[in-house]
Formats: sequence, structure tokens, C-alpha cells
Amino acid sequence: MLTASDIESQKRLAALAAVDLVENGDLVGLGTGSTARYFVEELGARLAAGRVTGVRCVATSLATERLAGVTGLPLVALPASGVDLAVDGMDEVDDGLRAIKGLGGALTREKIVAAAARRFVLIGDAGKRVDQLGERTPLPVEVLGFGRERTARLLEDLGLEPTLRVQSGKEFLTDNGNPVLDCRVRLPADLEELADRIDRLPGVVDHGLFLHHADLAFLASFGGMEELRRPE
Ligand code: A5P
Repeated sequence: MLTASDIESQKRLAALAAVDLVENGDLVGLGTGSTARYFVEELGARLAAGRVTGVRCVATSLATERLAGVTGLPLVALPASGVDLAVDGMDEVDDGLRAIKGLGGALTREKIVAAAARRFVLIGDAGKRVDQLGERTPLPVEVLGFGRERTARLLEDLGLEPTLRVQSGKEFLTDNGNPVLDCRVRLPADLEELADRIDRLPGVVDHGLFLHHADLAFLASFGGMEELRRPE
């Protein structure tokens, strides 16, 4: 049985593997969450030590923006030309490199940056690997506050079971000021079709299915580092 500290070590190992991919002068998308945090800290430390030079970063959340500031990573707005590399954690990943993200609530900005990356790399402990996406975690959907009960009904009509995310007794709001509906997915599900149908609902800002974004995933376990690559 892995302890919490075992899992933290694995997250850190996966993050370090991804930092090795950063090249001098890269524009790097910084993910959000406890695994991405290790990546940001290590990249900041290598920049400070001169082990990598000239990197600039785009943060996917206000929390990551603050962390990057503390670690001394220079931040810029996402340029139209995108980023060289983006690195982020995930909540679940399957063998086809498809992921669910967003339990940290940053899914919309994370997807904008992931979609703008020449290379998008997922990092996590091996416990994040699943046979079927949705088997352990709900699918987060960021929605507009306006009409959110109606949007929840439309999600139910797709076979999902939405629950409004609450944090510290209050409605959770993303950095964009929107609520999140965490949707239990009834399995088995056709995720391609589901993503497409959610994308078309009025009131939805974005959802946590990242089906075609990742090029590579580092999954750390005590057995070693596993690398998942996008199927040809
Ligand atoms: C943030 O919105 C999420 O997408 C995170 O990337 C994801 O929840 C993984 O977070 P941890 O690294 O904290 O598990």
C-alpha cells in the first residue's frame, strides 16, 4: 500500500522527467495542480542555477502564476503562435493517452494552452492510469453561471450525472468566475461522441476530456518510469 508521501515522490519523479525536455529559449506552458507544482519548482530552480536559459512561461491558473512568480520564472501572456512545450498533471489517463483533467478547476485555461502546444506532456503517479476514463473521477465541466441549472439538465440528457462543485461550503468558482459541474460518466461510454456533444451545448465553457491533446505521458511508479506515447 502506497503512502501519501510515496505518491508525492512519484509525482515529483514524473515532473523531473518532463523538465528534462525543456530546451534553452523555450516558451513553456505551466500546468496546475500538485504534480505540475513540482515541474514549476524544478524549472525555476534550473533557471536560477543557469542549467537552462532564456525560458519564458505561460501559466494556466492564478495559483500557478503566483508559484511561478515565487520561483522566478518569467511569465508572458499566451501568444498567438502558441508554446513550444506544455506540461500538466491529469486526474486519469488511459493507454491511448486520453485524459480527464480539471479536478483543480483550471481545465479551460489548461486546454487552451495544451491545444496551443507543439508538444503536450502529461505527468503523474502511475495510480492515475485507468482502463476506462471516468471509472474513478467525475468529468469536470465549466459552465456559465447564467442558466447553470438548465445546462445541468442538458448534461443529464447526455447520460451524465452532474453535481455542482462546492468548496468550503460555497459554490466553487474557477479563475474565470464560472461554476463547475462534476459529472459522473456512466460506463462504458463513447468518449469521442460525448466530448463532441458536450462541446455543442449552450452554456458550457469547456470540459475536462483531453482526448487528442497529449503527445507523451510520464507515469512514475516504484517499478520505474513508464512513458506512454500517442498511438500512431
Ligand atoms: C487542474 O485543473 C487539473 O487539471 C490538474 O492538472 C489535475 O487535477 C491533476 O492534479 P494533481 O496533479 O494535483 O493530481
